[in-house]
Amino acid sequence: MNTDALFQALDRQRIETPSWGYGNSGTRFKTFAAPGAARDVFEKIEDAAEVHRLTGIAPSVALHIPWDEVEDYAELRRFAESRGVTLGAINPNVFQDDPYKFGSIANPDPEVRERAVGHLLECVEVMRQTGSRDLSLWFADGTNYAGQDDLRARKRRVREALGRVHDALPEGSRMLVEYKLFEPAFYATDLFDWGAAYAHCLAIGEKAQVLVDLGHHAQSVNIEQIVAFLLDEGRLGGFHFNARRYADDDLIVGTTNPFELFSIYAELVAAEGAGDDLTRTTARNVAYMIDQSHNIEPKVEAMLYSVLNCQEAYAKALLIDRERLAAAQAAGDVLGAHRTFTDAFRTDVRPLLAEWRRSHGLPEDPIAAHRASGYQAKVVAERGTAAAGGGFPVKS
Ligand code: LRH
Ligand code: MN
Ligand code: MN
Repeated sequence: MNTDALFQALDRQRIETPSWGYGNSGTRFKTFAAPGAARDVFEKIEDAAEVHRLTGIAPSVALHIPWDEVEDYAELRRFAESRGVTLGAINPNVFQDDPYKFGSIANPDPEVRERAVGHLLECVEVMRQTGSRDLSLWFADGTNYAGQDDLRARKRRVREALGRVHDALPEGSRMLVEYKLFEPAFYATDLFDWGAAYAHCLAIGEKAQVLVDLGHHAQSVNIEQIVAFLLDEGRLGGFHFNARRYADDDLIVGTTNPFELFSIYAELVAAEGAGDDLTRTTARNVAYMIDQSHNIEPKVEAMLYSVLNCQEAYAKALLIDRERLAAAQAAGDVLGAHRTFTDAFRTDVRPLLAEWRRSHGLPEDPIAAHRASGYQAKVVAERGTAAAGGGFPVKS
């Protein structure tokens, strides 16, 4: 790929940052108070705007309702736009209220299911006001003990609720169905893997797509293969990027898993240029989102790292010599193909990205620019240090 084509591809890259990555968050053991951490949705949006100002590729911020609940979402939208960002995916929350002890949409009690669906439908209304394209759905539903509930009945309840929400979605919008192997349920999770999410999406309609969160698989699962499969089926809707070593650790993407992130982007780059329309359109509409919980990191700098790690992975994936790769694959040249693939991974793209930034009037090193900018000192002075755990959610 020549530099022009490479730069044009880099111009199109987008990463959405999550509002919840800017506030104080913790583990179930402790939430440490970070000086200057955003205290409300307005401050979260200001932090997201700062990340976009420095990187140029993070123009939207995902909301979690009710963590980011406001009276007037149209006003919130205007506030975001005045800061140079837009409101992205809406994430309903049907896991933190007491009635959800035995689940939300899979709960055996029809009243609780109705409450959950009611909240999901409210969030569809929020989308209309925020101008969001995607409703991003994750359910904590599951059971802790064998025999606790009827697994097939739970599956049917999930199907029914998802179908109702699907049918309420405005034209042009989508629902992204996220799966997770375990946690908080430890015996059975209702949406436990990509296959379960995919089966529901297929059954309920065209607006339903699968969301892949990198932290939601068993160890050693080949996520890039799931990505390739879903792209080819036209059902990959988006990502929640993060890194982990053990379970759903929600660390900065690309730290423990740079090769995984590169291999995922390699699939996406291939699909963006695919001959078949469905795969190409699906790839071009993927929502790239970060889903992290920064417990000990300074929030804005952590998010800058995350966005830049995605940019590096994408740039490297763009460098794969596709012709050489295809020839080696066709010739059965196992290591020739592997070497072509990993040559791109081993390339240091930092000078190239510095040049891309220069050409866009962006700081060559956004992290150094952030450190030199005084932003962190300014927010510490303005916001202070919220009391540990002070009103912020502990993420599961
Ligand atoms: C669940 C999850 C899901 C939630 C987010 C806060 O582990 O990944 O996406 O909405 O964390
Ligand atoms: Mn997630
Ligand atoms: Mn998660």
